[in-house]
Amino acid sequence: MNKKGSVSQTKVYINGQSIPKEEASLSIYDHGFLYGDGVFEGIRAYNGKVFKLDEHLDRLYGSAHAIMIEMPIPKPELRSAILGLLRDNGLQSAYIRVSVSRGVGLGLDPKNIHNPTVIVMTDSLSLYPQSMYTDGLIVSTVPTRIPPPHVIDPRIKSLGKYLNNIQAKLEANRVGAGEGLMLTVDGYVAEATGDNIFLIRGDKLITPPPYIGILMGITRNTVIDLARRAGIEVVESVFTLYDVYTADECFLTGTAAEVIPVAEVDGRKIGDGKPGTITRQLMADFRKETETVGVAY
Ligand code: PXG
Repeated sequence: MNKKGSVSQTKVYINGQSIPKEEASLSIYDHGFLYGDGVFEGIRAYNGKVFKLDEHLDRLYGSAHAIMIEMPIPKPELRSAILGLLRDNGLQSAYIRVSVSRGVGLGLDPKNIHNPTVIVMTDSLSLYPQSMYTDGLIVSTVPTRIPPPHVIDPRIKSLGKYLNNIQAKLEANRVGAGEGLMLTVDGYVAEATGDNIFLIRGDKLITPPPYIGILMGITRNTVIDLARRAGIEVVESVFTLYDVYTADECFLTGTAAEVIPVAEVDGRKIGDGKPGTITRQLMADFRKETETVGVAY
């Protein structure tokens, strides 16, 4: 209900227009639908401010450029559209999903497809119950490996790549795990289905380097900055499951999950099986950061 007592409609942005979400539609020839040919971002807003909006827009435009989708609107215009939609929908906190597809056209060849579809949706998303943030997540290593960078470059947040992550999530769900941990084809620890992974060993924070085939997470980069600001040494290095099982602490980071502690991996307790001191400090620092920085709308 809005202030006048009538039911307010949730709007979405589609190709330059803001319309009620029930009225938004896509062509069945859309290349995003036909081939997963497109890119996307998941962004969060906290208390009337969008967190790391410019970083997400840079990544979106970078992903589109890498697969030769020419964005039909400049970055500042999409930025204003996102902020305008949040105002229209009256949301203080939100999950913002931006999707871009190559456009409309049948057949694999992208040569003649030059009409990208740009969609912004705002909604609410809470991924895990609060108890998992206080007790820690149960994680299981899944059989599906991440695609190596010479197959699908993980820095491109493409629609099609996520079938790999969805397959991994199905495997995690089947064993009742809160998240699935994915390895590289060589068996090194890469990332979870929608989050980056961090370990704490002694006083060091360790996370895999992007070149092994992980998404360069914006929450990951934020946590690295926060840790360095707190005087914690951060090391980007390749590691195996042995390092995870024997770590003092472990947590995951992502826009959807934020910073979430890991209590157990493949039946092995991490540390004493409870969220550790450094993890809890970084969770608090991250929460504070989301409350203080961001683009107001
Ligand atoms: N790795 C993968 C494979 C991801 O998909 C991250 C790491 C974390 O990146 P950010 O930039 O968010 O810190 C992601 C992000 C969803 C959803 O709809 C998934 C993500 C982000 C937002 C929403 O489940 N994954």
